Amino acid sequence: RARALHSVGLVGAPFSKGQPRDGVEKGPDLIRGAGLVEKLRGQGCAVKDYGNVDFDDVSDDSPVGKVRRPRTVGLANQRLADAVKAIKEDGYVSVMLGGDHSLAIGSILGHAASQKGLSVVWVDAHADINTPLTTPTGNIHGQPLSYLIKELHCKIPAVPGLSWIKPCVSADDIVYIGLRDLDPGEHYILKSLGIKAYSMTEVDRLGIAKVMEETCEHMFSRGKKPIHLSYDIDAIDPTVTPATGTPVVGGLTYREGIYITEVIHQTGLLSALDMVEVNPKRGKTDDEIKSTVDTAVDVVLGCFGRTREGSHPPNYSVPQPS
Ligand code: 4U7
Ligand code: MN
Ligand code: MN
Ligand code: MN
Repeated sequence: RARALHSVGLVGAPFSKGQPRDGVEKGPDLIRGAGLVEKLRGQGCAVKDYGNVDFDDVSDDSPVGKVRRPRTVGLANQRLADAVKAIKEDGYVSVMLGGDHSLAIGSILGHAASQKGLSVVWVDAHADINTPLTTPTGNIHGQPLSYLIKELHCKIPAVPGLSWIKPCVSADDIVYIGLRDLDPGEHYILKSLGIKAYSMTEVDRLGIAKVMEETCEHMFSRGKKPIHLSYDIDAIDPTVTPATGTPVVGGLTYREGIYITEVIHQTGLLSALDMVEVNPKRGKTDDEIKSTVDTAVDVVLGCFGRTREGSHPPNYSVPQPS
């Protein structure tokens, strides 16, 4: 091919301190090990692998109020934001492999630093919008959006390690898909800010095709902005992707999960992707781990033009018998 269909800048973020279960830091190398780079190249993408971000532990990172490991998570996200910003400035679509979902803080901040406005599509069983004061667990992977949303800034107390975060997205620029496990504070925030959300109830009522049509309509109604797709593997049903820290029954089917990526690809606006919360230590068997990792790979491939109908090179011709 003369010109690559997509330029992908891959960065691994082997980080788990946004939640208490270890194993999720193995996500990036496992997803690479399943052939992600080769498969992306095989479908015509130019891929640069930026390697894994180096994260330092902050000693003496005691909880602040309920928030756990704020300094460690804050520092990790500063590092990641720099990495994603550099990938965007090099002209690539950024693909961040997590790691836990607290990493969306750095990924979205780094992305926003290089673009003037973003739409965020958040595919997840959870809303990840608890503030330091509403969080039932203190785990920052359940809080990233609260730090990033302009309209919530007045509700965020100063937390050591996290106070550098400048909110960069408006409530209007977010669409959720796949929700089915929200805390009361999160539900209140979604309703009071009028955030567009397609829970599993809407997926059942409308079907995924209509959900994606409306998602695009909502995003495009305020102009066509670059899309940040933050994809938590727990959005998909745990029968398909069991190896994750906080599985919730009743999730997206494999097909619904992939359909989302096909529509996002078709917009031509995908500018950054997070693939997070793959945790091999939460799989009970090798098959459970494989199914989870393979699905994560397929999500990324779908974002960069893999079609289930098949494809062929532009110059293809059926061989003639001689
Ligand atoms: B994930 C939770 F309380 N809401 O805040 C919380 F139920 O990134 C779960 O979506 C968060 O996997 C899940 O800790 C975070 C809990
Ligand atoms: Mn989740
Ligand atoms: Mn999440
Ligand atoms: Mn394409």
